[in-house]
Amino acid sequence: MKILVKLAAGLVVAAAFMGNAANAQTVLRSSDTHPDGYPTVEAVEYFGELVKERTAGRYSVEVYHSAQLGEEKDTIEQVRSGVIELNRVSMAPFNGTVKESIVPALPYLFRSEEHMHKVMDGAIGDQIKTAFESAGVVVLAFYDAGARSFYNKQKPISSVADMKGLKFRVIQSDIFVDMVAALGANATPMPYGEVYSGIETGVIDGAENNFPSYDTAKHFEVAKNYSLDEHTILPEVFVMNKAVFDKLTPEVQEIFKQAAKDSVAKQRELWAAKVKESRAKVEAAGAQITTPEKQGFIDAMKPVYEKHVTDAVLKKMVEDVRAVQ
Ligand code: GTR
Repeated sequence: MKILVKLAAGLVVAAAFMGNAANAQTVLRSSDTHPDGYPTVEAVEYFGELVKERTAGRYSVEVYHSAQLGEEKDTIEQVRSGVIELNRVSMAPFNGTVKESIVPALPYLFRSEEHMHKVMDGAIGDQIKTAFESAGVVVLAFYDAGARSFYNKQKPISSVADMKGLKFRVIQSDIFVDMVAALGANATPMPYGEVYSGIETGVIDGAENNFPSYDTAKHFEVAKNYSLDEHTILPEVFVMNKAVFDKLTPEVQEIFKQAAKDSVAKQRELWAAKVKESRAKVEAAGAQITTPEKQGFIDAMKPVYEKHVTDAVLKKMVEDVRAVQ
């Protein structure tokens, strides 16, 4: 109820803003699935502070964390249609809508987080940003999400063979479904908020994510075998409804872009610290971290590339990514 009232209030302000009321104070609403204090939540809040300061209070941001506005697939629809103005999500749930967003989701394409940064901060990142506009959103920033790895409640994974028959929740993207199938396991795409109970009740054996998500969503409590296979170094994306962005003056657009850029530097710092903190916390709580034989995982990914990297644009992008040193 409280949220609905808040959203209704926001709409009134947004209406004033659409009418170009120069002095109106506009509150932009942003969604995040993560809890308060998570690096992405903090980064968007920081972005909001900078925007507020640099527009002398004309624009501010309210972050609805902890999936208050819904799961990522739903909030993506909200930001595309303008029900909310901003959203911070993983790139993966965009895979079915923005073809180019597939590239960073491809397993073992990035060699390291440094490689991912170089690619996403450069021309290929710009190409991906432009592609998002066809979905009605402007990309303000790519944020770090480290590497995703599998965890499960049944057994430690030391090689691909151990994956056989296990049931994993995957993020909602066909790439992930096919990746798990290629490893001999079964994939169930489901919203993030259902994973804990899914593992607890045995609907699934586990899931895949980075340490901060494994920690803050408390999945370590129900799936203690975490295998560092690091299959995907998939960045987050912070987007804004394009129609709303286009209505800003060029000067304010610049302020938004610069504030987003500044928030990236901040998020990367927060992220690095959070990975260490979360890893230490889950280990202390009894999580068993193993490093499986990785080459087997890499070799198994061929069918994923064969199925998803089919057209000339994606083939070229994959080549370009590999060529970035
Ligand atoms: C996290 C990501 C979230 C969400 C989640 C998931 O790593 O930060 O935005 O996509 O994964 O698996 O659903």
